[in-house]
Amino acid sequence: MSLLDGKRALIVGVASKRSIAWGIAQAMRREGAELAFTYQNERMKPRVEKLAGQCDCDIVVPCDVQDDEQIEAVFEHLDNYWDHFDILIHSVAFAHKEELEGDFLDNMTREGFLMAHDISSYSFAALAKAGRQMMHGRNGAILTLTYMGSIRAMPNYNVMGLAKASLEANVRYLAYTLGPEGIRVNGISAGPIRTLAAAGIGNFRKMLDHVEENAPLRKNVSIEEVGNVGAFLCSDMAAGVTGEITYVDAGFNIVGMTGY
Ligand code: NAD
Ligand code: 0WE
Repeated sequence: MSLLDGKRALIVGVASKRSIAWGIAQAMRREGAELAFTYQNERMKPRVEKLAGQCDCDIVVPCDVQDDEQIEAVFEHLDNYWDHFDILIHSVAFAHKEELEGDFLDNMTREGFLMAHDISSYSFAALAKAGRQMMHGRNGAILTLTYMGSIRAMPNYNVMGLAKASLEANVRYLAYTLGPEGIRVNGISAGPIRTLAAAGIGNFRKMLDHVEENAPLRKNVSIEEVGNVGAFLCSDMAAGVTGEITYVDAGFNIVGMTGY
């Protein structure tokens, strides 16, 4: 008997084998879950199909989360294979690259703010809204990925910090709303990991080195470590946990000062 035997999981946010969503998918597959994947656009399609194949999965559907019709279509498509599902993983974020560097106010625009909040926070509630009927009354679990820039001011994270603060409030409001239907909603706040979303972020190496030197565990976390906590939070082992943000960051967030 494995942690997720008999569970069906929809995974939104795989772009490559380095994606955090891929770490979660692998842990869930290993624990016995049946998987389905979405991809953002035609460029991602073959990559996601190849990775899905490695988890014996042939449900792979398009979903650009900025498009209401595509969000609806995901669940219409899924309904052809599954009459219900148990787990929804949201591992999606976007802000304009120019807004993830330098002075927060100099580089902020109304359009960039709305874009970051739309893709990184609104999409979470929108997917929950569209998937709600198919998850009703089944010990369902919804999980998203966030970052400490939501609760602390950090260099360069800028508008994404605001979007993540909104996302974390979204976790609590969805937990409150969906709890009576048996659906739990949680977030994982991961430490920095070199994924496509980290590519092109200036000085990412420096940030990884800083964590390695200062986190209690003196290391960076891996997508496998995040994946295992994701599998746990979405399993019945976590049946009493909802509305929480769990840090998977080698303990970095709890440190007040180092060097003494
Ligand atoms: P990634 O690039 O592998 O994943 C980001 C995903 O967002 C991609 O699959 C991309 O296709 C998707 N996406 C962006 N815009 C989209 C849209 N309009 N429609 C549908 N999908 C869209 O990078 P990742 O690091 O695995 O990021 C996954 C999540 O983890 C993000 O929410 C990110 O903020 C969060 N996170 C990342 C780190 C890190 O250091 N890498 C740390 C903490 C939290
Ligand atoms: O949430 C993130 C990154 C999300 C992200 C990444 C990109 C890069 C490419 C959102 N939008 C884009 N847009 C792009 O064009 N992380 C937690 C990783 C991350 O990003 C940072 C970080 C960390 C950590 C940006 C600045 C400072 C720290």
